[in-house]
Amino acid sequence: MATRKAMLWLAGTTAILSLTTGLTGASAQVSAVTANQRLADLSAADNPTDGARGLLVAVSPGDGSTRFVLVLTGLDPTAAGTTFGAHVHRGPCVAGNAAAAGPHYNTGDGGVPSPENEVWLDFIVRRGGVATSRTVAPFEIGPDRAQSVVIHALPTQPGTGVAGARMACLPVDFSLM
Ligand SMILES: [Cu+2]
Repeated sequence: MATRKAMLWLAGTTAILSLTTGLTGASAQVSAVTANQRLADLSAADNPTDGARGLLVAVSPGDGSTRFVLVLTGLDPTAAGTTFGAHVHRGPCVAGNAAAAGPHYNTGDGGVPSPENEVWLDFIVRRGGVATSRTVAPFEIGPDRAQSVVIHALPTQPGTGVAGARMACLPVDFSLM
């Protein structure tokens, strides 16, 4: 466990550095949030996220965009090579209540769901049960409009955003951004 925590700390520090390097604009209003904890279990069925931890770093450098890095550890190593969907959702993580996480965060631009108006963080499980994912969203998340990252059983379908059953959930206090 200590090794895992150290690994997450290192990953988080690296992520923050990589996200903030080059942000030299003197007038930029940088805002950021991090989350780092055991995932809430949304599914009664055994799945590769059971017992896993998640780290999310989100940084808005002040140019209207937001950069996200997701790191997962403790995934089932036998799932290596599998892609799972992950998105920022509006609702909170409530263990055993997948519906509580609500819909995807969406900018409400009227377009079909895509990485242009939602935060998609699909990842591939790597050897050893770790995974990383990153994306740059062309928007900032408004206050009190998102509370979680939900991990789904399937990859995200382009055009619909559908990604199968909700397996696990990382609480993120986006109100801090
Ligand atoms: Cu989702």
